Amino acid sequence: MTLTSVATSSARLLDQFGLSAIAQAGDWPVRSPIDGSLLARLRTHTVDEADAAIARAQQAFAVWRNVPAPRRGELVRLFGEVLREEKAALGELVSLEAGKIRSEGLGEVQEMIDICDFAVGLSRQLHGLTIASERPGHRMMEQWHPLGVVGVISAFNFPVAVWAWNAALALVCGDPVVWKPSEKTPLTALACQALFARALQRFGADAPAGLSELLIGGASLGERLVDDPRVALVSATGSTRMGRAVGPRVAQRFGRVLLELGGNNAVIVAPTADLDLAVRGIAFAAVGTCGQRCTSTRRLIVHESVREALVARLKQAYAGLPVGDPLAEGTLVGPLVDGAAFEAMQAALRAAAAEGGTVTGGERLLADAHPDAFYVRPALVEMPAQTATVRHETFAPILYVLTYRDFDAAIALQNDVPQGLSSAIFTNDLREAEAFLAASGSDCGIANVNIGTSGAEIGGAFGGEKETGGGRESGSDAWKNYMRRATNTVNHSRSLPLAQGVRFDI
Ligand code: UN1
Repeated sequence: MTLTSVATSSARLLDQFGLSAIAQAGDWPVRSPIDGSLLARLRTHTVDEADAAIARAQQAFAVWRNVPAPRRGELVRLFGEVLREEKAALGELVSLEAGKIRSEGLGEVQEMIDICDFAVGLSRQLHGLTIASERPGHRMMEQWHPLGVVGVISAFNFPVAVWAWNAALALVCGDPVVWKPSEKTPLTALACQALFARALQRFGADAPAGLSELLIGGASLGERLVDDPRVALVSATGSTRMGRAVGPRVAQRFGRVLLELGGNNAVIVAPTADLDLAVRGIAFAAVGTCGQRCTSTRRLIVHESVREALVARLKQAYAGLPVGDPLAEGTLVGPLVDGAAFEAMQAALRAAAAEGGTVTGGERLLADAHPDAFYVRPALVEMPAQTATVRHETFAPILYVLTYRDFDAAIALQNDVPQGLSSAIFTNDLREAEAFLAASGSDCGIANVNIGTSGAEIGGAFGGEKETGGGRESGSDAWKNYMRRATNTVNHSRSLPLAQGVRFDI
């Protein structure tokens, strides 16, 4: 895509989302990873404005928590409807701002639609348990109540879906949302706000102002969310370094956190694996989104008997990968997000080589056509061992190849990293598959058999262990993060028996 067409497309989309004036309102530059061109200059919010946004959300909470949950679900249903109408435009804006290929930009919006559908159903299922009381004539139950303002801090790589996972659940649970998107992707966030405003209009008068607030700017705004006691839950997606700062600060004020941090996801390929499936599964997960998903496959742990065949096929696939303009037909790998990401990738490749790794690929591409964009050939690095560099998450398309002989050693290697997000095994051996999923198998929050590590559906809980942060978002019962539980005991008898048989007669 030429510089002019990025400019033309972004001008058209910004106009479509009603953002043309906002896009010229300040001096905060927003660039496209496609060619490095300037998409907008935004005005950033001040800390005082962040404060006011939190105050509006807090006021909205007082009203929204009393709106019946199925009615709250109606707002999310309408938002899903707007997203369906604008899927193509929002998906394209994701591509322009984050550099994703068209199908992945659209897929991300689909993920938003899916979580809206899920949340709408959930709005009639926010139920607690009835629990047997030990006391006669008593009933014990639990209720789930709205929690409060939810602060969302999101990353560039899923600039809209991760907010939607949080926002759709928070809103049906009765919680307003204050969102601090990545500094690299504010335009898609502004577009989401514009679409949400459309849903609010259709919804009618019982939605308070302040249900969805947006903070555009740098780290100081995120810090405001982290430190403000009015923000009941901080849901943060990003690096382990960021999470290490956020977690203790929120804990200090006894706030709740939901952390989605780094991954260092491995695929084990066993002797019985279907190699056709494995090659496709590994390639999508390792090079898709240019290796910039938290679920991207970063390590391949392959049995020595199939190593040669698999690595040869992967090398062949890598050599033919269409890298380039993410909006062009046929492209599978778009650009890295920026020059810093490219430098980090090159530094990791140099370090891996110094540790005895053999690097194939990894070089910069299209630098002449796009000197301000960072396209790379994804890299395969055959490693002698799981070195320090392999154990570190580099947010780029690097796949480290390790070899194993015994199944237990493969599991040990898979688990021997600080992160614990996603994992997979390709095998047709039932015992191996089950052992991988068992308590002594993969230690990750996501463990798959015969599919790759990325591309999870919204219906399951998403998140991971260890340095990944322990949070769970999206499906299953992740909604409980956004509510507070009250245990209620009701006495409908005419006496007052005490629990545990305690006597206290006055
Ligand atoms: C992320 O990279 O932050 O499972 C989220 C996946 C996507 C979500 C990734 N559904 O790859």
